[in-house]
Amino acid sequence: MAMAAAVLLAVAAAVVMVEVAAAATYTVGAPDGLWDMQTDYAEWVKTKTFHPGDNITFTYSPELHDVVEVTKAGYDACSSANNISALRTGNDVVPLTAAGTRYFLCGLTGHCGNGMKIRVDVVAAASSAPGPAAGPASLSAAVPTSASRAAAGVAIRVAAASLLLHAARRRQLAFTTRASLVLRACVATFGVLASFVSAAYVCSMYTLLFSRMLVSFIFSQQAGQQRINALARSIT
Ligand SMILES: [Cu+2]
Repeated sequence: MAMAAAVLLAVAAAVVMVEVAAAATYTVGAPDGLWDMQTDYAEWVKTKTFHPGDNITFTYSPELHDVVEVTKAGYDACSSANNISALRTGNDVVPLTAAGTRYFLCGLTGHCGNGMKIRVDVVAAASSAPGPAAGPASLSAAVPTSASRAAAGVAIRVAAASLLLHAARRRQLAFTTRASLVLRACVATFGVLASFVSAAYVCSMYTLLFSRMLVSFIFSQQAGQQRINALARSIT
C-alpha cells in the first residue's frame, strides 16, 4: 500500500511537472513591478524563456494604462496606429500560441517613450537557447517536438489515471470488506447487549411485580389479622 502510494505520488509529480512545462503564466513586470512605467522590461524578459503554450498577463490600472500589441515597426516607433490588438481590462491574459516575437506597448501618450514597451521572444520548447531568431525553420522544427511532448504527456496522464483507478478500486474493496466486518461486529455486539438489557429489564420487572405482590399479600394478611383481632375483641 505504501509502495503504491509512493508510485502514485511520483506519477502525480510527473504530471504536474509536465503541466508546468506545458504552460507557464508570467505576469509582466512581476515580482518587482507590474505593467507600469517603473519596470525595465528589457531586464525582465532576460530572466524568462517563453515557449508556445505559455501565457503572459498584463496587470495594471485600466485608468492609467492599456496594452496594445503592435508590429516591430510600431514597437520601434512607439506607434499604436497600426496595432494588432488592443486590451484594456487591467488584467489581460495573452496566450503565446506559437514561436516568434511579439511586441506590446502602452498606447497612452508618452508611456511607450518612457519605457512601457516589451518585446517577447517565444521559442520552441526543445531549444534551450533563447534568441530572437525564431524564424520559420525553428517553427517547423518545433512541431514534432511539441507533438512528442504532448504524446508523452497524454501517456503519463493515462498511466496515472489507470493507476489511480486501480488503487481506488483496491481501496474501495478494502473499505467495503472492513465496513462490512465493522457492521457485523456492531450488529453482534448490539445483539448481545440488547439481549442482556432485555433480560435484565424482564428480570427487574418480574422482581418488582413479585415484590409488590409479596408486599400487598403481607399487608392484606396483616389487615385481615387485624380485622379478625378487632372482631374477636368486639365479640368477647
Ligand atoms: Cu501606460
